[in-house]
Amino acid sequence: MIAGVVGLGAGLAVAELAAGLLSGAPSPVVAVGQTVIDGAPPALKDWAISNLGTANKPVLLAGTVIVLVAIASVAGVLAVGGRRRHAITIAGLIGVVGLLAVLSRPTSSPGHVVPTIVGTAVTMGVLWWLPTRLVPIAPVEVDRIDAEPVGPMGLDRRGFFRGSAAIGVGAAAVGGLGRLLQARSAIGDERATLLLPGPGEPATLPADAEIGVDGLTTFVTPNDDFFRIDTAFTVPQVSTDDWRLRIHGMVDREIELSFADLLDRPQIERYITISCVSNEVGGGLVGTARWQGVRLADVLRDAGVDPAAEQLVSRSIDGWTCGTPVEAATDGRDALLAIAMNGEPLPDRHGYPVRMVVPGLFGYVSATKWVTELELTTWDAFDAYWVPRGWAERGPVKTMTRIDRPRVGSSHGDGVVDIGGVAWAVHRGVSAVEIRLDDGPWVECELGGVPSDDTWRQWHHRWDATPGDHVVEARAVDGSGEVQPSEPRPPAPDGAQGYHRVRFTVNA
Ligand SMILES: Nc1nc2c(c(=O)[nH]1)N[C@H]1C(S)=C(S)[C@@H](COP(=O)(O)O)O[C@H]1N2
Ligand SMILES: [Mo]
Repeated sequence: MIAGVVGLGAGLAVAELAAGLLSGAPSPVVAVGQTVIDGAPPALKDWAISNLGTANKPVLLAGTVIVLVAIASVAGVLAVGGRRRHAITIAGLIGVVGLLAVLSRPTSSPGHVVPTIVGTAVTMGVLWWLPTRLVPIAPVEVDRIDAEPVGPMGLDRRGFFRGSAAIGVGAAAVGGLGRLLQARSAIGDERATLLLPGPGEPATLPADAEIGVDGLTTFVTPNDDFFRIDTAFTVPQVSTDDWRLRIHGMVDREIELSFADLLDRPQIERYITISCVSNEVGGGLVGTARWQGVRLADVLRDAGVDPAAEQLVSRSIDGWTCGTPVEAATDGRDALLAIAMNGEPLPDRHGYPVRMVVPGLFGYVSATKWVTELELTTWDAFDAYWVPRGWAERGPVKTMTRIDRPRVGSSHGDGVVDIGGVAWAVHRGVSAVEIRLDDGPWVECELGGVPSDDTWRQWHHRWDATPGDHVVEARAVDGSGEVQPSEPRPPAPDGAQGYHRVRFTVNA
């Protein structure tokens, strides 16, 4: 087993180094992980997003490594047991899986096979060589009367362990260097030094956007705390030098924009709340940022959209696709090709250098990160990524209210208990938030200010608490006067529905 794991480790390490030296070639582990994500049954993906949240990728990585270690152990046992050919065959099969994964990436090119081939060859070499380090001990001749008794014929394992340790240490160093080189070739430096033009009219917040109650979610979500959802196993690294946006399909004239072209256009800045269709009632897959960018409608106008076009299909560098109603991009709302988030260039996790942000639609039908292509088409002509996987073609954000305090299961002293949170009905606005305690009457809450209908809203109520165990529920009324529906529904296929309920205790 040691032989197998050492062989695998050496191969993977060399593959990482090759991936680091050949910029753009993915490491085979990453390619396999990504292929697993794309090929996983939709139910498993939904489960991973709702139960593992943002941790779904490290869990997948750990899973991939465990499976590989198990297979490699089998190969090692075979190699040491005298069946080196079988062991080499297994290594070859792992290599083939890696190659298929690498080549199935939408960004693949023939040179990308190099890390996998070199890595596989190294694994095969180690599996061949390490067993030869187990040297049989020849029976000792008994030529003296006081000689030690003849030991059973065995194996001298010292050479094997020395060889394994040397290869293991070497692999750790080589693999580490490979990861370092891969990180260095990323766009971190470029992003850190990128200068963006200021927005024409800076967005401002009303003074009461923050109600000023401890424990409430802040109105603006800091970039580092912003939820991340996407199907990319490693974050795509797209340089502004290479970035292009191609607009084609049902348009009068196809256009292609460079990053410089985008910067030359008028910029606007808006606070917009975005949320994920997978968010459960009370969940954290929602956030608000100050986005700066170019109006999508302006760019589309230049291309001249055919009036018969219904669906705006956006495609990211990694091949992910998203279908947005054309009217959402052109009906006057602040649909953006965004380049900045809370005053900084987009973080790479959030779509550097350019992403879409469309107020009022769930992320999977509007918020394409690393966007490189816009295609005008019809609904019949194309199903975007999540649609064949069971999610609705259209995804307007549902009215939702989250209770952030009191915390679930918390205990409070007698007196006033602050109850509060955030509510959103993006692009319709929130006109009221109501709570009720223990199935009592609905009570209207204090609301924070908002810059527009496109953001969430803080809400708060000071409750003169009575001792005992309590349940608080909250609901919002949207800008058109529609009360948030109470009937609970799961996230699939078009977003969770129902009231967030929080149990807490007030001590006597
Ligand atoms: N390229 C790409 N963009 C994507 C996705 C994706 O998988 N790939 N996921 C979308 C989904 S489902 C959501 S909810 C939002 C989340 O945006 P965030 O990660 O910046 O919070 O990104 C959207 N944009
Ligand atoms: Mo999402």
